[in-house]
Amino acid sequence: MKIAAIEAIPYSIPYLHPLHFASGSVHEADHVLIRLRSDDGVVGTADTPPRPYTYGETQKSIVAVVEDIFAPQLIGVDIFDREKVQEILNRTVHNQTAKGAVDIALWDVIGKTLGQPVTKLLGGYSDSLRVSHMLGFKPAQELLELALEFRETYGINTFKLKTGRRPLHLDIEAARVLRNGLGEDAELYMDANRGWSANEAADVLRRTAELGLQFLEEPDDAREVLGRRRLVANSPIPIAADESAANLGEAAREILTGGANLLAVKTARSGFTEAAKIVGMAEGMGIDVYIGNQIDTQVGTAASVVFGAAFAHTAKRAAELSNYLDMADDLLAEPLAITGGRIRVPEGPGVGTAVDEDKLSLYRSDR
Ligand code: MUC
Ligand code: MG
Repeated sequence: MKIAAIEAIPYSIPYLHPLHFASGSVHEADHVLIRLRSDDGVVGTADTPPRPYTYGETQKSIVAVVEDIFAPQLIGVDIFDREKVQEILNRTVHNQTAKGAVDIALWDVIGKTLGQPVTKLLGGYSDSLRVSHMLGFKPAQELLELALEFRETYGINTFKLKTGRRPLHLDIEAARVLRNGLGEDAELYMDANRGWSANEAADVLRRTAELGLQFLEEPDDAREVLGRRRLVANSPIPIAADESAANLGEAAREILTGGANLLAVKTARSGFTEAAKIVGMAEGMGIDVYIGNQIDTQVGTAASVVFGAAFAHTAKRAAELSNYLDMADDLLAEPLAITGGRIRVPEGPGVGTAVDEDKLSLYRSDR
């Protein structure tokens, strides 16, 4: 059974509630749907979110690299030869989310061909994940109202606060209002998307010490090695690598050089094959991980759930799975549901990323 075709379909769905953060903003899901077909006619699906400010990819670059660079090399490769596929993808540097989606679509084909849920093939640890919701930049009181609404409606009680603003007191105040309004039980952490310097981040940590924050993600630019290392060594809470650990090698480097002591794992940028290697490496080194959000649609989120639920190490912490709720619509044929603060793994063979064809016709931008 061989890979017979790979299609990259650009589409666009507006956001009802745009998300703003230190490295950019999202108003529109201008993503690319990847469809990978085997010579048996089995079709696998995955979503690709271009994040130009994080990985330098755009909707056009993703379509081009998948159709012009990856597809010609992958057609004819056996669908089970995942390491051969990795070798081909990794000949091309960067293009993280394009590679991730090809890998997930391949796993979808494998699962459907074997008649097995991919979550079972990967590890089969759990049937659901606890959800963390990501809060973008807003005035502190609005953030609290939103968080309370999410707790009431979905049972979510873990929140990632987007930070990295100047002056620093904007974010410190937001964290304080959330902690006071949500109480001691809520899990809160920050993601600065490299918005601060290491010294500014240290200042924020000092001034939020009494708020019981779980960890701080990507406080500053990790390439400023000594500042970052000093911050990690002196921080009372873990410092997580997200965009500074976009692949296996970077994740290893950041942990081993003291640039981070916690890792965000994102299937959108690592696929399942590389993400599993990152998780195994982290587990062996005693480093915790959590499933991050690449500002995913429901199609992307379903893949995150399938992967995150498969391993004990990824199922431990709340996973960032709910920001598709900010979108005006979605492509997933069977919508996800968040109840009691959890999302269940989609049932059936494959990844569970089947799309609604009418919606795809409506939103695709290549016709
Ligand atoms: C996050 O965790 O940083 C924003 C930019 C990006 O690459 O991902 C999102 C969320
Ligand atoms: Mg992040």
